[in-house]
Amino acid sequence: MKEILNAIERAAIRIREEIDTKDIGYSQQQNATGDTQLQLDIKCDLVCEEEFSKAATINTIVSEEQAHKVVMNTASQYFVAFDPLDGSSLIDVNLSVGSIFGIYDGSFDVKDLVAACYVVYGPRTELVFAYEGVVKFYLLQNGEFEFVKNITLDEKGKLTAPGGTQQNWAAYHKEMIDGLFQEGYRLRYSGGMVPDLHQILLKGGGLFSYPGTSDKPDGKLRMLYEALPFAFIFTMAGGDQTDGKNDLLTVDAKYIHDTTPCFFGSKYEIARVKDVYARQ
Ligand code: P6P
Repeated sequence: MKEILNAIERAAIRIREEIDTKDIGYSQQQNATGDTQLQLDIKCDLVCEEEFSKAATINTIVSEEQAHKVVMNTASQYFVAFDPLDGSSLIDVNLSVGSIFGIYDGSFDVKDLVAACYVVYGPRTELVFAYEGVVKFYLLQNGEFEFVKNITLDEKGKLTAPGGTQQNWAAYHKEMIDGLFQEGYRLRYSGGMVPDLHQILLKGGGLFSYPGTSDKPDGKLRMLYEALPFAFIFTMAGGDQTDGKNDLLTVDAKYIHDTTPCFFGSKYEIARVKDVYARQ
């Protein structure tokens, strides 16, 4: 596992450099879920693949930016799914973006998810790695990711990050989100999954929600390399998560780019989501 974390760290340092120095423009290509790719999306995907190719323990990789899985070594143990540059469209307005990684042992079945990691590229570059019961927070300083602290979530938070187009929310979902505001929750939503979830993790908790909507009934966020890694991290940090009806860590993706409705947060807020959705 250490060599995979090392590969992620090397890729993150190179991606930071790409973000800081390369101009951004759209390519003529689209990814498997129809997003028009920035040149930067393609470059950061190549960076991740190059660094993962140096890790002998990686069997296969799945990237948001590639339609099909890439087999590296059929005799190896780990399967890595990743989004190399999530929220890349925010770069041209100078907002934080991130990379997300799910590390699976033996297959991409959710039961085999054994570690998860994300990197936030903002005023600072920070990395969070969840493995063997602990969520560790690192800060990039002088070319090294230095351990800062372990992350644990409070039982109840005060932030809400409500994703999705409000006009397409179900009435019961809108009533639930409005209820949090009436309880004094503060809105924290940038449109970047990684910084929005990082803020909730580091500021003691709350709720990030990206529900099924009338235009996207299966949600927008991808299972293998967005929803499941964060479900793993929030659960390991003492929080909780759901797709509205199920524990996300019990549902397998049928297709490598499948999406799911997803809710991540402190136990209090997720209990509220489960209660509201169970009554529909
Ligand atoms: P919306 C970025 O494009 C992304 O995939 C996630 O990072 C983010 O949480 C979500 O989409 C934002 O989607 O529909 O709220 O703009």
